[in-house]
Amino acid sequence: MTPSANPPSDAVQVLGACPHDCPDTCALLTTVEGGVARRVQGNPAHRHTDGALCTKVSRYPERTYHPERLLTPLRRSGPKGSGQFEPVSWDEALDDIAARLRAIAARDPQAILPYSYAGTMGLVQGDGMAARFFHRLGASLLDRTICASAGGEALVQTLGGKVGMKVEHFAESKLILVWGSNSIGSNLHFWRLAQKAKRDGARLVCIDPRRTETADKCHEHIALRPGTDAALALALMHELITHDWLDHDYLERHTLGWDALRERALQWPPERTAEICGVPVAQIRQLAHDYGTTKPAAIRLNYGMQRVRGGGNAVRAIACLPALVGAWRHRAGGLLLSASGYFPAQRAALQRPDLLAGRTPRTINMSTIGDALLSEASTGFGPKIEALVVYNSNPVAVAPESAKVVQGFAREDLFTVVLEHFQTDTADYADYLLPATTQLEHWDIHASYGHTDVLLNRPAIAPVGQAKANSAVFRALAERLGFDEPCFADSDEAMCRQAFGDAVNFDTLLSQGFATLPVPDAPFADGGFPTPSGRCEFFSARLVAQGLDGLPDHLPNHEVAGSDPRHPLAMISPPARHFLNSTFVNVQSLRSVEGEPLLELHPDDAAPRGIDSGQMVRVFNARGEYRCKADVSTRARPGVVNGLGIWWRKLGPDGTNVNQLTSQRLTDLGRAPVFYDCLVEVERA
Ligand SMILES: Nc1nc2c(c(=O)[nH]1)N[C@H]1C(S)=C(S)[C@@H](COP(=O)(O)OP(=O)(O)OC[C@H]3O[C@@H](n4cnc5c(=O)[nH]c(N)nc54)[C@H](O)[C@@H]3O)O[C@H]1N2
Ligand SMILES: Nc1nc2c(c(=O)[nH]1)N[C@H]1C(S)=C(S)[C@@H](COP(=O)(O)OP(=O)(O)OC[C@H]3O[C@@H](n4cnc5c(=O)[nH]c(N)nc54)[C@H](O)[C@@H]3O)O[C@H]1N2
Ligand SMILES: [Mo]
Repeated sequence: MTPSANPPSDAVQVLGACPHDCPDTCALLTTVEGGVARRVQGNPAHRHTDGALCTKVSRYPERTYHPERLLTPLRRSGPKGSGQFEPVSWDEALDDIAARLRAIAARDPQAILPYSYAGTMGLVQGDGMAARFFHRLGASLLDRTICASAGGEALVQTLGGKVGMKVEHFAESKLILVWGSNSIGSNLHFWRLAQKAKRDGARLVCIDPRRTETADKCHEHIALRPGTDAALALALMHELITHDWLDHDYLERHTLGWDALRERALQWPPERTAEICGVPVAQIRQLAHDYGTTKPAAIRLNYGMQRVRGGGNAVRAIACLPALVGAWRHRAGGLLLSASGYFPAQRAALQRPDLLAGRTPRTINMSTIGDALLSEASTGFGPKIEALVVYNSNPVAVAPESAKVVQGFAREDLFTVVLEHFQTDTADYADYLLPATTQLEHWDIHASYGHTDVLLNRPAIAPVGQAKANSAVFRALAERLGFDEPCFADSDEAMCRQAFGDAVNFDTLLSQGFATLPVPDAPFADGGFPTPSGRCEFFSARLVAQGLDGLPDHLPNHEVAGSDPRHPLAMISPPARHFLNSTFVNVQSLRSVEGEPLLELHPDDAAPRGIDSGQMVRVFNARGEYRCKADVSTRARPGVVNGLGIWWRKLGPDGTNVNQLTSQRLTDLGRAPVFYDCLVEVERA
């Protein structure tokens, strides 16, 4: 391996992978001295990481050795939700948890629900051993919708999968639309490529309701209203058609449903769209001109714009654009939302759905966990949820409509186990709180959604305190429940080998930490989309079969601005740069940079409410209220307030966060939450 700095002479460097839910999936080099991780750096030998990490992850040692790290298993000693615990041994904790789960499973295993998301994106510590355990048990299945399923479903329907441009080729684009992405904050390594393109003469356009630090550095910022992206995409099509900036040959040979889409788009002149999006007509015309006449043109879409009612349709509409102008012909043209569909992950080998042995448990949507926990047994719903096992997630902080989530977690008759690094908002409600290892302490293997390399993570240090890997906890529970299938004895390293089978050379992963997948440079230059028709499907027969519109359309938000005079402002709650969802909020050096929970609002909205920067405000709607400090700023557009997330509730001035205001309604496709489709009112507190 190539050491990047000069480690002290007795130090070793261990190859790893950043575990976070971020498109960059960086290759890590951890310097270990005397068994202690001194430093975490980006691996310079990995071209996507290029030796650079974001500020958050460079603080990994601070987080790992944090004085509040959970070090022993804990059992609740105070009232539910009080966060009062007493230490117990692993044997006591695991024996009792196994007994409680066994008793519930004897009545109906579906009364047990695993709840997890992407605290680690690792395939082994994510849904490896845990999935085997819950499949064998016959527990309820979890619909993992909280982040990306609206956009993901839209890509599947349009392009055939979570596939698109290879990120490295953005460096050669001449026009880049940074669409619904604050790349500097949440996709830093892409931004470095966009900067390279900019230096070589590319034009950068940011499409985002908020004037982000990324918008500041683009040539143009289109500050549309949240949830109006499909209208913008349809107007761009309208202009491409009326000016004949179309690639007729590409349309003819590689798309499906062009006549129908053409007819739909012609209903969207820029004047109509300008009204809906709240942006000038001239800006829409200019964007269409640039997109229709600049080659190669590339779109970096991110998930920020699909957290509204019409999020799936919006991604469908945008994903059609490259085919209209034939952008896919060039490797630096096309679109990237997610590359995860390129990875040949052997999920069945890892997760073993065959252990269900013919049972078909119900599926619970994680995005409506509040309602699910408050549901009584019924024929439609099935048994009441009696036990919840949470790992890799902090639902009390991150799930929508927190009041209901909290009420559900506070149920006296709910048995809750939480595997965590820290005593998060969710951990406060645990009956058993189990200390988990961090990425520096366990094996794992990673796909990426922003590039096309597989990464291996080797443990750099021994577990801190008595922490155990998620895999070890589920292995131990399986043993106690008498699950004797050989797969429960697989080691983490063996599971890393199973994750990609023969599709990736494991020796390469062991020696350099990463392996590049053989993805063609311009994957759809000659069509060949992984859809049923092999074409880019403007029209989707599969959606029609589900009773949905076969063509993309603009679907207004559930909560359209202007529809509710008591709550006239739209609120979005995108990520804060120095946090990763609710992770890192308790790392002091990063919290000091973010300061405190803020609500950005435009001077035109602040003035009539008598609000100045630094004042406490009450942000409210019918679902609840949340207090934080006002930041009167043109980072917010008129009519839209930005509540940067995701703070721990217990660190907020009144013990809540923005999700006190968000709703449990779902998107048009993918059953996903609508965090950015939310009306509020703001007043001085
Ligand atoms: N630093 C940091 N990085 C992160 C995360 C984090 O919390 N912090 N989160 C990670 C996760 S879980 C994910 S899923 C990824 C992607 O996470 P995303 O949610 O895509 O995050 P952003 O890149 O911040 O993009 C969101 C942007 O979309 C904008 N936006 C909101 N509503 C709309 C809309 O209706 N239309 C348009 N066009 N834009 C809109 C927001 O203002 C914001 O700037 O990022 C990951 N990276
Ligand atoms: N209002 C609003 N809400 C949002 C969003 C938003 O933009 N606005 N974004 C949404 C999105 S995109 C997402 S992806 C979700 C994210 O929601 P979550 O996936 O819940 O993400 P985090 O809040 O980062 O919580 C992950 C937790 O996993 C823990 N963890 C990390 N590694 C391990 C491990 O190896 N073992 C165990 N046992 N635990 C581990 C961390 O300590 C952390 O507390 O939030 C969603 N919520
Ligand atoms: Mo996410």
